[in-house]
Formats: sequence, structure tokens, C-alpha cells
Amino acid sequence: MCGIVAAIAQRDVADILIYGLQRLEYRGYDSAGLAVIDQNAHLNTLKRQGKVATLADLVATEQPRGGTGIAHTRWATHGEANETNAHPHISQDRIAMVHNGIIENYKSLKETLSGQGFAFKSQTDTEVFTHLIASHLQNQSSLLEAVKQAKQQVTGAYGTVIIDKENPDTIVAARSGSPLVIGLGLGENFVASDQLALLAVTRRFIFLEEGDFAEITRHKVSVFDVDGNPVEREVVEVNASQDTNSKGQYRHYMLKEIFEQPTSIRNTLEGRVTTDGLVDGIFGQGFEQMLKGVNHVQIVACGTSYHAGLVARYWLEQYGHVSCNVEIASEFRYRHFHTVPGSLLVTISQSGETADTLAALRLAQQRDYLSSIVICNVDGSSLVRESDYAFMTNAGAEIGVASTKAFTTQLTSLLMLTLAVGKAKGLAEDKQSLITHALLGLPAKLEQALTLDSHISDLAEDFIEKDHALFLGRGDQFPIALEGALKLKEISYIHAEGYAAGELKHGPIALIDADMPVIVVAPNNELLEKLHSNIEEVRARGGVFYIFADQDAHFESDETCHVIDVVSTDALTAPIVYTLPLQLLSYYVAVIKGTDVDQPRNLAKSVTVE
Ligand code: HGA
Repeated sequence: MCGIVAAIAQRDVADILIYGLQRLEYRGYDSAGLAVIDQNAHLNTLKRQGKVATLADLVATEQPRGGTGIAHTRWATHGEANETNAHPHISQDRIAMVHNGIIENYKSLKETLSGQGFAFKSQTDTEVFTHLIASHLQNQSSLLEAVKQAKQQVTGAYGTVIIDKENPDTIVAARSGSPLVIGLGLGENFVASDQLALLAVTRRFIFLEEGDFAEITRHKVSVFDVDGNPVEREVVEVNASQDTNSKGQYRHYMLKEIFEQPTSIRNTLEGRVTTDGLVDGIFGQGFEQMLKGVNHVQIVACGTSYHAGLVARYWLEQYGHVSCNVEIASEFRYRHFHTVPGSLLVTISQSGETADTLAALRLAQQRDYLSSIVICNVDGSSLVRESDYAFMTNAGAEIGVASTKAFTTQLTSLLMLTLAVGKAKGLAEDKQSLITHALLGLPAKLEQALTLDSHISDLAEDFIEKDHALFLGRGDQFPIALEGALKLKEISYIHAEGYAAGELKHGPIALIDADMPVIVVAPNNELLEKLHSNIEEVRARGGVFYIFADQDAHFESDETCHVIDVVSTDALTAPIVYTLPLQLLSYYVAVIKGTDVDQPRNLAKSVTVE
């Protein structure tokens, strides 16, 4: 959620820090700050409420000098979003700290530290951690030792970097529950919460593991494991292109990412599916063999990824011949569940750092699951490293906070997983071939779905005065209705609900009137006739419809019913195809309403706190 960037170099680092924060800003963005130590061992701290651009302006004016620095973009958990609560936090005018995560026992620590004479300026849990380190620094020989002591007293989660003006040649980083990566340069080194922040300065990274802490100088990186033993961590060369971070010709990242979907899905399929079916071994060594013992699939995810899981349940039950349960990670992790023998755990996360999903994985690892696989977009992330198997969605960096291409590539990956499960469970050849051809035909269908762009942008005008909207679907389109509603809420701030169309008359139909637009996803599938009846029930009560329908579904437009013809598509991939027009609808409503499309209020891209 929050972003961390740190650097130790001979040159001035303020611009590197700002550049890194800008790359991370999509994750959290209520305030930002940096601290650098200059040649005279003076600690210069600059903070601003609001976006990184306001901090960048301040840095351009102040031009802070110094080769050792830390920076942060915040998404507040403790204390409102203002300049005082922004990081870095300072203790004794000596050490400065940036922190991602939550210190759960901050209240009791604060009491003890107050008793020792430490004064608190902010409302944050982070400042408590900062003073705690300073309290140990009084008796310890080095910042590293002080951090080591303080670490033992805190509970909760942190990714943190600390600098000490009395020892400006060293920075200390520690990770527990919140990711950190060290970037290796020539005579200079860096730390960040995501390698994306450092691609301008290096492509060589060390991903800290859970519990690791590190001492970093310009020429040396020393990593220690959770018990304090020195460890060697692998150096990974990252090949990512920086161009993925540019908006190109598009007004917003979100629009760019919507239009990238045919290409992203080609990348998801590339080298993995041919007309003969799935390429052997694409899920990892021994996966196909392991699937033979799977009787049940438990999917765990949050938000949009959870919706992808809900769609996959329909596929896995129909074609994988296994029972399947899907649950929100924050509920799963605290439920007293029983493990069905032969269960495969499937987690889904764009970032691979979603705190609740990661906790669910760790819990399942103690509970007799046969195996685990993550469907993920970020290689090297915690979920990828800690799962038995990882399947990368290959969507490319997704910058818009509201997920688009990550969702559809997750769905594509889950359909490939369904095919693998089906194969292992003896799915008939003709059914396997049906899935294969549906997958291969998908990018072309998506290109056609995107031609609805201008039609949908015209329709979006109808929504700007509305306060509420209902999205309806049946079967595997029910989760698409949920996702359509979530997208509209996230970026246009219009209250929206997704419902299974058959459920409407059990309550929500009471809401129907001419001011409540009803958006229906109606591909030509086995439930179309049932959906027709549900629509008539709403029509009889004065509802106004926007029906996204297959060209052959025989819906006719009139004054209360707007039919949007979507390219005719097979029932199997229809959930993916129908997602795109709904994304476009939310996007254009938000643009007309003038909201911050790529960075909607209160949201963060990667939810690394519980
Ligand atoms: N608890 C700290 C950091 C918050 C965070 O990591 N958000 O993602 C604070 O509120 O400042």
C-alpha cells in the first residue's frame, strides 16, 4: 500500500527517491515525505500532505543535498492523512524511519516510551517504532543492533528502512510481513518496497525473505535471517521494461490497460496453449501428477481477484470434475475450517503481496492441503515464493488502481488451470478441445468487444446524475455483475450492487424505480431464458435497463431498455469478454464525473496491511 524508496550513494539521491515514489504512488497516496543526510551530517526532512507531485515541487525548490536518504508515500492506517503523520518519522533529531505495515502493540510501547521521556508528535504507530529503535540506540553499538533489539519487541507487520545521521554511511532495512527489495548498483545501493521503484537505477535485486534484516552501505549488502544469522540471498536480474509505466497516447492508465487486454491475454497464453492443448509442464514440475490426487479446490482471494475465483468455480465444477469453494481471504483466515482430504489451495493476487491472502496461504500450509498454487502478476512476490506452485498471469505492470487487465488475465489463467484439472480427471477430448479453442480465440473476441468504446462513452452520460446502480447476471456472469458493480463504485463513487438475477425478487427488487439503472450481462448461454424472465419482472416495476447482450439474444431496445450488442461468443469465455464493456462503462462515467480515475480516493493498489 504505502511505498518505500531508499538510497545510499555518492551522488545526491533526492531525485532518485522522488522518481521511485512516483513509480509507487499508485499504491497509496495520501501524503509523502523524504529525509536525506547531507555532508555535514544534517538530517533534512521534507513532507507534504497529498500527492507525490506536491513533494516533488518542494524538493525542486529546496534542493536537499545528500547521498543517504529514505522516502515514503503513505496510505494511512493510524492517524489521519496530514503532514505530521506523513513519514519519515524522526527520533532524537538523529534517526529517520519509513515504514509500511502496522505495529499492533504500539499503544503499550508508547506508554513505556513516554515514561522514558520520548515525546510523540504524530498519531502513528510508526513513530512508536522509531522511538523504540532510538531508545535501543542509546545502549547499542550500531543502528543494526538497535533495530535487531527493537524488532523483538514489536508485533504486527513491517517493511522498514532507517537512517542515522551519526552514521550516514549505512542504512538498515527490515522485513516482516511487508515486502522489501534491495537494488544493487555500482558503488551505490537502494531499497524499495517494489523493484518497480528502482528500475531507473538498477535491474539487479535481492528480495528479502520473511524476517530478514539488512545493513547496506555503498559497497556492501549484509543480510541476516530472522534469527540474526548472516545469509546469502540470491541476486535476481529483472528484465522489466520501463515503458510499461507510460500512459502513451491514453488519457489514463486505466484506459490504456483496458485496451491492452487482447495483448495481455496473448501474453498469458503465449508458449502455454497451442491448438493441441496445454503445453506440458507449464504449471511447474510434478503439478499435473499432483492434480490426479485432487478432489477439492479451495480458492482464496480478495476484491477483484475474489471475483475471478467465483467465475473459476463454475468452470472447475463443470470441466474439472472437482468440488470447489471460494472465499474472501480475510474471512477464510479466521474461520475454523476443516480441510477436505485431497484439497488444492488456489490463491489469486495481482501483487502477490495481499496481506490477508498471504496469511491464508500460510495457514493452509499448516492444515494438510495437498498443495498450493498462486495465480499472480508479480514475479518474486511473497505469494509466488511461498506457494508450492506459481502461475504468472503475464499481464505486465498494472498501474491503474482499479484492476482491469490483471482480472481478465487471472480469468484466462484460471481457465487454463481448469483445463489442466480436467485433463487430470479424464475430461473428454472434445471438451478439452472446446476449452483450448475458446482460449485461443479470446484475444480476437476482446478486440471486437473494445469496438463498443464510443457507444459506451455516449451511454455513460445517463449515469452521472445517478446515486445507485444494480448489476445483474446469472451463472458465471453473476461474478461479472459483482465485478461490474465494484468497478463503478471504485472509480465513479456511485453506489452499485451486483446481484444474481434470480435473487432479485427476494429483496432488492424493492429498490427498483426509474432512478435506479439496472445493468444486465446477458450472453447467449443456457440461462438466457431464465434471465429474460428476471428482466420482465423488473420491467413490470418501471426499471430502466442497460442490457449487454449477445447479438443473437433477441433483446430489443425501447425507451426504458438500452440494448448493447456484444460480439457473439462461446459461453465458456463470455465472462471474460463481457467484462470489457463494463470496465469501459465505469471508466467513462468516472471521466465525466471528473474523479481521479487512476488513483481513486481512499484506495490503494496492493493491500499489504490486514
Ligand atoms: N501504519 C503506518 C503505515 C501505513 C501503511 O503501511 N499503509 O499501507 C501509518 O499509518 O503511517
